[in-house]
Amino acid sequence: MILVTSNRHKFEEIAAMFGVAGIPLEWKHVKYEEIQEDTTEIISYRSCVEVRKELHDDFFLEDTGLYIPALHGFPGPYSSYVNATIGYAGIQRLVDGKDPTAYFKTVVSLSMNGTIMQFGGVLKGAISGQAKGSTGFGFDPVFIPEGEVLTLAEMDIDAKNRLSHRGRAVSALIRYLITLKS
Ligand code: ITT
Repeated sequence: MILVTSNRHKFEEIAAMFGVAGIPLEWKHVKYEEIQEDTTEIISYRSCVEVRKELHDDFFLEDTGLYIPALHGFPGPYSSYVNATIGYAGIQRLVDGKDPTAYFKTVVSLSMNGTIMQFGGVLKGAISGQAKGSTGFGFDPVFIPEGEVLTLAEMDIDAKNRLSHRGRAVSALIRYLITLKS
C-alpha cells in the first residue's frame, strides 16, 4: 500500500502500525494543489481527488486538524499554517484563561479500484500550559490526552498510536484492508 504525505512523522507513526499488521507500506511524495476547505473530511477527500490525477495506483493519505472548542474550533483546517507560524506556543497563548479542552481529528482517504473510502479517528484531550517531551511533532508537546498525565510528546510511537486520532483512523483502515484479503 502507498501512503502519500510530505510529513516524515506521519509516515513513521503509520509505518509502525502497518509493520505490526504485516502489510508493506511505501512512502510517496506527490505534489498537488494545497486544498483550503472548512473540514478535515473535505480537505482529505479533495486532496485524494487531486493526488488521483497524478498517481494511478491504490494509495491513501490523511488530513489531521487540532480543534479547540473555546476558540470556535480554531485552528482546525488551518492547523498546518498555524503550526508553521505561531506554533504550539501561540496556541498556548490563545487558550490561556479559557477552557483548554481540545481534540485532534484524522481523516484517512483511501483511493482503491477507482473509489474513495474514508476512515476517521478522534483524540480528546486538553492544551497544557507547560510544553513537555521531545518525541512526536506539531502540537504534541502541549497536548495531554483525556485520562493521561503525559503529553503526546512524552510517549513513544507505539504508546501514541494506541490512543491517537491517527492510530484510530489507521486501525480502521488496516481492519478494512485485512477483510479485503480474507
Ligand atoms: P501532509 O503532507 O500529509 O498533508 P502535513 O504536515 O501538512 O502533511 P496535516 O495538514 O494533516 O499534515 O497536519 C496539519 C498540522 O497539524 C501539521 O503540520 C502538524 O503540525 C499538526 N499535526 C498533525 N498531526 C499531529 C499529531 O499527531 N500531533 C501533533 N500535531 C499534529
